[in-house]
Amino acid sequence: MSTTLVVSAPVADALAHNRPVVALESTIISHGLPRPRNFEAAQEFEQILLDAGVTPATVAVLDGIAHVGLDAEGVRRIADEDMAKASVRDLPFLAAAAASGATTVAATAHLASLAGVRVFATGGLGGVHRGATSSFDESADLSTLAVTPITVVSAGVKSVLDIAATLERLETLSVPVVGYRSTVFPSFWLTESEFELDWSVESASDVARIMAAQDALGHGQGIVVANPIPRDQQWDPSEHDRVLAEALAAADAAGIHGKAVTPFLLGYIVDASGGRSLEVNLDLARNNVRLAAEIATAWTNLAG
Ligand code: PSU
Ligand code: MN
Repeated sequence: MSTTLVVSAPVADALAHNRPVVALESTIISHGLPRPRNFEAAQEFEQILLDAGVTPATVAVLDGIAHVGLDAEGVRRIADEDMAKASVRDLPFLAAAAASGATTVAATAHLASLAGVRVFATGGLGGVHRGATSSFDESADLSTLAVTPITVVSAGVKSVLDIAATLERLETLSVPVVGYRSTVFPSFWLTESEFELDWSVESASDVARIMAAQDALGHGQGIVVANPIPRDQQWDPSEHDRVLAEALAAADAAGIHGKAVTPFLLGYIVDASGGRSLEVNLDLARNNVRLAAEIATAWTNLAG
């Protein structure tokens, strides 16, 4: 492989010996969580995986090199530096300019998959934005998962997005969506959205079997595993509705658009919720990392 893409020694070793690996994104660290909690979270997600016997592969572009698996200094850099938010199309620019960027779900999935990683944990997926019928603002997370064979564990998409349209687009793109122990698609901070799912599974090994079947039958899409936050950990739904309406109005008033929308809304919501949304965000991300560890382990057991 070229020096543009570097797979860390622990990740390469784990992959070569069929030991479980889980990819982690860096935009959630650089743009999705406030400092200094973002650094603690990045370390904690890696530690959850290590404790489960799984090798963490945090993905980021540092000085033009796309890394699958960061060392401690790399993790510190994504948390501390003001880095560009990098989706797939930004990767060649960062490489050519020897610049750094924190990878979105799309860019993380792409790079991790190039390295041979099959399971990825994040907080929430990007999706179709509200008002997309006129703005065309749809995250490249969706189109990337249509062509990238990686299983992404998330708590669904944030209610700042158009959840119904996001699910429709995933259907059009032939990306399977499966609820983990739930038949209802979650809405990130809340256990449920109003949308039902066609498929649900009860165990990590169920997911691994679906991955194997998709390899045999599919054409290289990813799989979205929707892992709802347990009801006793969710954000209070009426508080959620109030803060959400306020955040959307603020983004509109400030004329925010394009890829700045998600970070703006997330920052606004953390502040306006007095930090409660942040605690829920961290809880659900931890849950997703734990489940991804189980799925990656089940996947290697299947192959081994
Ligand atoms: N949703 C979150 N937290 C995040 C993001 C989404 O709850 O940090 C980030 C992810 O990296 C995701 C990206 O891939 O935002 C989507 O941004 P955009 O809509 O610009 O593609
Ligand atoms: Mn966008």
